[in-house]
Amino acid sequence: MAKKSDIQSENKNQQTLFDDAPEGIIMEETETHPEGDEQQVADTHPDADHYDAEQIQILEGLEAVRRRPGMYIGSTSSKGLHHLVYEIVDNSIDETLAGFCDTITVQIHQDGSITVIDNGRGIPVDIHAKTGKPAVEAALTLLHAGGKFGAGGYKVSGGLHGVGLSVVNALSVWLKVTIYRNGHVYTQDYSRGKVMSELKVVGDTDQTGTMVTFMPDGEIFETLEFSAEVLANRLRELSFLNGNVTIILEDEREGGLRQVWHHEGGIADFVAYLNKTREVIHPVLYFQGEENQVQVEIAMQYNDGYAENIASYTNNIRTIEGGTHELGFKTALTKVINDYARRFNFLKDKDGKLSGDDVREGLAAVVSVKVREPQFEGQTKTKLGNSEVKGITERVLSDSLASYLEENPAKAKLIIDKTVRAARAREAARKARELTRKQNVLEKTSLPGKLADCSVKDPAFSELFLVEGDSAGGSAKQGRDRRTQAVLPLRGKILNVEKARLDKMLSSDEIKNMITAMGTGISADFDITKARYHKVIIMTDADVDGAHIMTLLLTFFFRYMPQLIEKGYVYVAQPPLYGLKPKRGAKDTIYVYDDIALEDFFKEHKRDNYGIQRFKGLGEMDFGELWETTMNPANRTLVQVTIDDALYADETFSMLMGDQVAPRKRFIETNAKYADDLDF
Ligand code: 0RA
Repeated sequence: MAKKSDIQSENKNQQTLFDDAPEGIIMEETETHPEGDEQQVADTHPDADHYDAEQIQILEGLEAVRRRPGMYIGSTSSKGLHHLVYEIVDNSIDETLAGFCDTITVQIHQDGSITVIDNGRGIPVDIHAKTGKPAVEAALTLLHAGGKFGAGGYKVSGGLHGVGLSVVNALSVWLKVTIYRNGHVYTQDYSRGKVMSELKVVGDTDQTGTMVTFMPDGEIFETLEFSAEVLANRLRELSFLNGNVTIILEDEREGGLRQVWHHEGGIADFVAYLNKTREVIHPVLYFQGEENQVQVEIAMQYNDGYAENIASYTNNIRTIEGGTHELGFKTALTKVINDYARRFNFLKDKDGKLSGDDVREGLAAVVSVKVREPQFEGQTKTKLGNSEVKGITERVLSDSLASYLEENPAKAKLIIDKTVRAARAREAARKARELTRKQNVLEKTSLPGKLADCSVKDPAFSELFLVEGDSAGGSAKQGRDRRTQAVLPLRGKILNVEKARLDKMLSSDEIKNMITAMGTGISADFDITKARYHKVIIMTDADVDGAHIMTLLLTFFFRYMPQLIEKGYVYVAQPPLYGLKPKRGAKDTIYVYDDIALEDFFKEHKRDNYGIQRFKGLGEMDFGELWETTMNPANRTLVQVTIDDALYADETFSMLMGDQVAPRKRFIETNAKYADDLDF
């Protein structure tokens, strides 16, 4: 791995912009009115740019942000912490969209602070008329004073909350901004939103850009630890959505781990990335168009699988709940495919229409729109509401996709055949579902024989353990708290639902048992109010098979009962990996849950004093041990499965389909960090 010094020299070769920047970023105690000989600053040509200080509107002070941080960044958890970085990067991306910035660097420093560097125009430094302060100071100290909210301001990108730099400043113990503009290098220091030193010129430069370094405030955030993986996911996504920018992430804590993203192909590369673990049936299609200042980009590619994977974005923000752009895309896709299928006799006169689900089976697509004034709706404000966008998106796809199909009849045949097969399978599945429904009616929803149910009937107090193997299932049944804990043993590997269609899946006894035990039904029939348990706990061995079953179960829930995950009802149990028996004295066995914990334990205790037992599977514990270590609510650790981002979850599941324990473990560890509701 590269040493820190290597990284720095590498940087200089790659991005010469900041060669003239002061070495390192050192916070010094500065007075509010330094009398030093540095020159006080005002832009010499305040009217040179349309974008001057006047546009900055003053709304409120930053005290409100510190009092109620959640209102501005969503939460003070790890998620909110990472939002600080996104707020700054989004400003840099705005410069990219305006055509002025092609490189953005994010650094995680050893002390936990973050630097974001871009080579955009640099934040304006001219004096803001209303306040008499430099524009940059206004942007950093006045709420909603990013200069981007006034009329004429350029604002396309924006974080989830789009609150701007001042919020980052308010929530940082210290923040230093360095601006390269007008031939000068300017800096200013802040602390918890307050000015610590006047803006001053510290050097000359022939470059432009902005560098912000900040230390998030421990008084505000529950955690201060940045995850390189979480940042990497968003930065990678941004590099796909903005093909002309190079984004670099440097983690100085990890010996200078450095990642660089540049995707000339933009969202076409994104779709290729989404499909990378799958067999595809044609090259990625890319379409774009603009109407009434609405820019639309679409990339799509069918694979030979069955999952639909459509991600839509507005101004670089993932619109998880979809909206008018996604609707326009789907409407046009269904129409174009049906028209073509009918015209070229893939559909006979007697055949019904292909449904939206049929034409999206095995489709990976990214729909990205840039809209001047986006209206976000929905529960999580991630649904685009602008009605004009639907028609525009439809038109962009219709003509170009129809042309593609006509010009590439061989590929068209592959695509249309696939959608027609999907329609037939869906019809078969409907019949199968009807059958299971009828069976259920006949049997009066009788519960599976393998299920040991709990006696409490209130789902809020009921838990269902899905246990790998009949032997562990037996121990769990014996060890459990019968009032609140139900146990359903699952034998062997359940069907791979990623690869199997609904009709086939429903013929699996394990799957049928699970659906009946849950009581909710699946897919369109799913009804959360019928859930018989508000905790579903997956309990598998810590080996390859266990990992596989875990993945299959998560995939099943993700595909057929996603609401269960969204509600936070799905958990993963954490059985211990080792039991340590003290050799002397009648002391209790100590359980440790991973290798790191084991090493930590033996740093403090003599290894020779303990007998070490490694649990290869749940079956090696007797029912008492299983209860004590893994099931007893007083002692156990559960990891809540959260699907923050269905797109990456989908990708993660595909990745985890391989027989590897390591990535699964990493998945669980990563998600554990996000489990707001760890149950100890
Ligand atoms: C206000 C106006 C202009 C640029 C910016 C802010 C700006 C903010 C940030 C934050 C990080 N990097 C940034 N780069 C630019 C427009 C400036 C002009 O018209 O010259």
